[in-house]
Amino acid sequence: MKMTFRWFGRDDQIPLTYMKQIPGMTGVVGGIFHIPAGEDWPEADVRQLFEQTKNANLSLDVIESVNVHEDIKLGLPTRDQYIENYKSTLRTLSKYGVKVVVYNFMPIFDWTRSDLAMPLEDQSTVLAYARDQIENVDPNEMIERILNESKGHAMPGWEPERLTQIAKLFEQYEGMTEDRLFENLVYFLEQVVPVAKECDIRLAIHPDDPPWSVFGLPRIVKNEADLDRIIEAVDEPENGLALCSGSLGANRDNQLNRIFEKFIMMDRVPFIHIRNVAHLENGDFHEVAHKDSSGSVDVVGLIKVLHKHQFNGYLRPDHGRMIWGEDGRPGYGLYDRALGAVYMQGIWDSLEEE
Ligand SMILES: [Mn+2]
Repeated sequence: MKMTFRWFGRDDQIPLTYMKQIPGMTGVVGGIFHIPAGEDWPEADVRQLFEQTKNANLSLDVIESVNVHEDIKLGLPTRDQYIENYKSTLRTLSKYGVKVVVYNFMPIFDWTRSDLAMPLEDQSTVLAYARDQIENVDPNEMIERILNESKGHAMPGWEPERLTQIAKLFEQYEGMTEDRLFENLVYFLEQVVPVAKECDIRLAIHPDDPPWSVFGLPRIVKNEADLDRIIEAVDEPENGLALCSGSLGANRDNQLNRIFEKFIMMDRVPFIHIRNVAHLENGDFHEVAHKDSSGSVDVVGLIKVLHKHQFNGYLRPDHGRMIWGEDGRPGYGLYDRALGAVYMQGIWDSLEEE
């Protein structure tokens, strides 16, 4: 496995040198966050990104994410232009050696949480999801809370320019079924996968977070059956998955070890996020440290699966806690993610010894 670390480019307060200092860190997972979804990424911005990582002696093989414009998800006639832009962006990225491009297909909202800084017993803080604070409230209320709690940090997936159009977006999604959303995903994949193939890039869809319908919006990347349907629809290795133990693991019915092993054996998993979550009795969940015993995800078991199949793709520690007084982007502080990266490598190394 190749250990990587998410980097927010010019918006990131953590220097690349610090990331490089984490033992075993081979590269960063980057993106361009000031360009709205749907636009073609200018080569000058891409080149700059690469020069920065090269100077820091880190690879930039994974881009997370090239976001999919809502018109593509909605299946509007205007989608074709946005799909052309997507192809063009893939071609630009391939010039710089990008191997994996992550995206998601969640309507309107990227990930959803009720609290970005829920204190744990040890006074660290984490992202949390309380059903009654999300599933029974007006989406605008939730948006306001998230933006207030982000303390000025740009939150991936929560770009303000998108959120100002929220009422209109909800109108547009009225009557949208899972099947129609899925058809729109397939339409997108049928066009971009051949270009990805030409470019030697693997696309990797990130699961829905949380993996169930929120605010009545359809969701189609929730479980093993959904993942099966997606990879079968366009049966090419370039149509891949970004398996995320935190997103899929928020639903206790998802058998993570089985899902990971199955799709890794099919060679459809170019990229993995590992994070741990703790489930509460009432179905709520919150994030915790990566250590296996901290939560409900069998982190040791997952690394065992990766090791058993000598997983050669990219992996990154997903959200961590905020610890040691760090004032960072919620979920993306330096310290706890670094601990997670080293913890996972410790498990891997001990398996190598056996
Ligand atoms: Mn994830």
